[in-house]
Amino acid sequence: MSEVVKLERHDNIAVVTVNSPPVNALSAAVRGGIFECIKSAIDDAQVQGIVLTCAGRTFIAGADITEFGKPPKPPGLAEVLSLMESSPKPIVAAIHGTALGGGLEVALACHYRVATKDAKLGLPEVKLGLLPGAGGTQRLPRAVGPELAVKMIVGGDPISADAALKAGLIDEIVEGPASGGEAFARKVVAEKRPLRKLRDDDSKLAAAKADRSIFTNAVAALTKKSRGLEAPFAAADAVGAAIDLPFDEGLKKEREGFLKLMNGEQSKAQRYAFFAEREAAKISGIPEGTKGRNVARVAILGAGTMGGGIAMSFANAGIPVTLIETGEEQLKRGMGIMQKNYEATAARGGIPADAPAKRMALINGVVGIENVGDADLVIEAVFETMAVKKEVFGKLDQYAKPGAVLASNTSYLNIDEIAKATKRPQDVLGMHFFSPANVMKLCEIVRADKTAPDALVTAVSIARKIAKVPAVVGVCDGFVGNRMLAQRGKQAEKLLFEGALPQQVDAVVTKFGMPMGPFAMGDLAGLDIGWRSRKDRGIKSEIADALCEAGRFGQKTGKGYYKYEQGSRAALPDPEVEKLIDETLARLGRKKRVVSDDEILERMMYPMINEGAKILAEGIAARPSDIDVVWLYGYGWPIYRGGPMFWADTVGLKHIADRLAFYAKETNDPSLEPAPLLKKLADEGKTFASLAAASKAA
Ligand code: 3H9
Repeated sequence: MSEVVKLERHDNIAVVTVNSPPVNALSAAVRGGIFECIKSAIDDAQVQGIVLTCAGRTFIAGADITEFGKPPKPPGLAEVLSLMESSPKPIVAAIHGTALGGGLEVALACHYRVATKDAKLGLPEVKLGLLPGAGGTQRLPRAVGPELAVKMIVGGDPISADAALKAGLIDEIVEGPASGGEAFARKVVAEKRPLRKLRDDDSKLAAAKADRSIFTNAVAALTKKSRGLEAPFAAADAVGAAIDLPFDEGLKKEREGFLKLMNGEQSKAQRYAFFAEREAAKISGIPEGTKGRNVARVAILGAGTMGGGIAMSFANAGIPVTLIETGEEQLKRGMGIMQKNYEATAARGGIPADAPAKRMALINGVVGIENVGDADLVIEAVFETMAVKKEVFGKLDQYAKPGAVLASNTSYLNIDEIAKATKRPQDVLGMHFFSPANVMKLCEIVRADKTAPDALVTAVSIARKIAKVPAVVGVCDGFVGNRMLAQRGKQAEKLLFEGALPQQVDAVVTKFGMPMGPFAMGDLAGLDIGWRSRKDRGIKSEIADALCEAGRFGQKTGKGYYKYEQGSRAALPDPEVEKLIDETLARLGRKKRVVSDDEILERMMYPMINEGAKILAEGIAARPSDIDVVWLYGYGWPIYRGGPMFWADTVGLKHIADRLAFYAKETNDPSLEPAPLLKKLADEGKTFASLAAASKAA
């Protein structure tokens, strides 16, 4: 018998149990084990019904992604599913946890499906740049109809057991998977129910066959936000094949689409991102087995945009929050904004109708920092100056309970310095959320000089608990994300002095796949902030200063690098800005030249990668993939390009180093000289990925 799949017989029912932690993924051993056990059960004359179930935390969560891109090992999943579907004895899939991807496809090849109430069922392949490759695009539309199928396959989000029951994806909700599955199988055998094969049942396709707009409208709505991605469109085509073609031909079409995507660059990048995200949660350089501290209640200082967003993130995960302000008025305003925010989401159908009240009930708004006493984690989101932060941390030292983790949400200040304001620097770290904090997934966890390992583990695990993606970074100006962004900003500004326009620069950046270019982003954030800070520091930035002097502070004043029509966020190029730039250049005696889009792209991206190399060399990020995680989840880096460091490897480090050296000379900018680490890797013909592999081997 297989090590990871076992077969037991209980009277006339065979129970096949997959036990391959952590998530029962369909490795070659699991596929082989299922094949052998099902075959034995079919061959056993005593057996009249078969249950397929899983041990551990979940039903099969999909194909084993680590096997993709390697030579295939038999048996293929299609072969296993064909044996199951054509079994002369009924097979019942008994689901708990998450039946995802290949896991749900296994269940779809069974004749019946039952699931526990908390189970989730889905085909998330599209999130890995793939489409379901083992019949999912053909069987799911036959099980639930093409409209829901396309939603699940192109959208990639799972549905609950209740929704699955309603849609006909499962037959019953059971208490325990194994016992419930077995009881159901006995019923099927006793009642001599038919062998239901989805491949032979076209009844739910009839409506879409008659009127294909049911399907095309659903696809159009779902692919609206899929700019640049290949998989959602290929997945929709495969579902279309289920409507248009006989089952076996549809299956063939699906297979072709799957293989094309699997061997393509986008899925490679997306699979990399999947593992990068999980790797980032593993903290390097702390004693193995370090346990986090218990966090039952969180206190957040500041009910402004950041503090409110952070509070919502905790409430969304069911964690009680004390939200603290300095005055009643600010508190009332902050609470009101959160309430409105929740109500708007509920009105859109994003959360259940009773969720706003439930979540707001978890947020206790109070005035006065002395109320932090019962919190296990305190996050300050107050005004961003060192003096204010130090004052707040000094008070926290006085009021927070011993052992509470004290986090600053600063986006660039020195946490070592902040920690000095307390007598417990071991409890102090950074938790840098990104705006809007209830939406953006990234949380940079800043490890200060004296941060204790268990405080760090606490921050990483609580971030995961509230559905954020944590990345541990070291102390430096702007940490990983903003430090790299600053390099891009510097070049963006310089490009204006050389003859490029804001809209040209932004168009190149958005065409690459970023959600926004640097100038539209500046308008969104508000140009006056940088202007004030430059004035404080006695620094000049002629074009940006001229804009602000003309009252153009960005979106909030309807004018910035762009103009905005009343109530609209659409950035419209403004001839006045062009004039203002021309005048500034003339005043400074600068000559304009034609700047190509290729140059813009290189000067937007390569300096960031150069900074990334410095960040790695300084140990501010432990792995190149951590930098990628920061950019993927904090700045909207297109997932199909894997992250800046992954992308740099695909471009070639030698090319990047050469171009940086060229621009350093050409634009007389020593900051563009290739960083020593980049230069070394380029000279050795290596990649950033080789660093990760080397550190794993060490
Ligand atoms: C597919 O099925 C294609 C088919 O249609 C066609 C085939 C022909 N493979 O996320 P966690 C690891 S495509 C290998 O931290 P959670 C993961 O790396 C697949 N490894 O736990 C981690 O390892 P480590 C479609 C996997 O409880 C550990 O398991 N399926 C896989 O927060 C724990 O993971 C999917 O896309 C895998 N498939 O969440 C589902 N899955 O501990 C992908 C996980 O060493 N998986 N690992 O870091 C998930 O969404 C989540 O892992 C899951 C559990 C919800 C299951």
